[in-house]
Amino acid sequence: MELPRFLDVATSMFSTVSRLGAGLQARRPAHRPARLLELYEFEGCPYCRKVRDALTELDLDAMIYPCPAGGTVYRPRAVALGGKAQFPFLVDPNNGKRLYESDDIVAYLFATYGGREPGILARGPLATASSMLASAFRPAFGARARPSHRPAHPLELWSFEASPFCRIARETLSELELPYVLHNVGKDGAGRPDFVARSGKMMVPYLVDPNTGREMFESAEIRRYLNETYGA
Ligand SMILES: N[C@@H](CCC(=O)N[C@@H](CS)C(=O)NCC(=O)O)C(=O)O
Repeated sequence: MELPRFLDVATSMFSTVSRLGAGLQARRPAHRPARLLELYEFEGCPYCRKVRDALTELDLDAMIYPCPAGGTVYRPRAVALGGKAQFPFLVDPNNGKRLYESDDIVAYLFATYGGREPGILARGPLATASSMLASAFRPAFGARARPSHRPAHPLELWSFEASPFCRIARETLSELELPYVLHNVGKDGAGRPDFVARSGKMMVPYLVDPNTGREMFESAEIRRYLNETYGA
């Protein structure tokens, strides 16, 4: 489903506001993983959002494997690795950890890489309730797989969780089951200077597709490009 642009951005903005400021501000992690964390998730899933918020706040990048309902690409892999189809599912290749349960994943990320305790918006009932409200504003967006062509290499997205525009780009990546390296560039994030040096300005979402050499800003443009290039 595609909404008129105004409604698209407005509902995404409501999702952001529902999370009361989570997923916006980055603080340097105590440790950075040597190898990219791997997250099996999908947009629209309130539990997955809590983990993506934590990644932004901990200033951590991750390899995202979208697992929307009806997905045939990464869902089976997640089940083979973890034993069940439940999302989010985190794999930390740095120590072999495999975790279900959003609260446990958030606690693990904060303890392992943040060296600090998560706040009340990061895990627990308030986090889950606010994330469910956020999902309610974009029902099913990014949650159901659509037929797609497979890219040879993962795409790359510069984003932060609270951005209403980045959400629009991530939803399309999720629906098309396109794997991507998520570069989190929350406010004050350490990666911002390098990102600006590369892209020319501090604006997200920013998509790089190594399969075609295309690089672009603008959520509507990114959605169109992904649908035209990978939608079947
Ligand atoms: N208590 C779990 C709940 C996770 C959960 O129910 N996730 C849903 C998606 S929002 C799920 O995996 N559903 C099964 C499916 O999508 O096949 C958590 O916090 O991680």
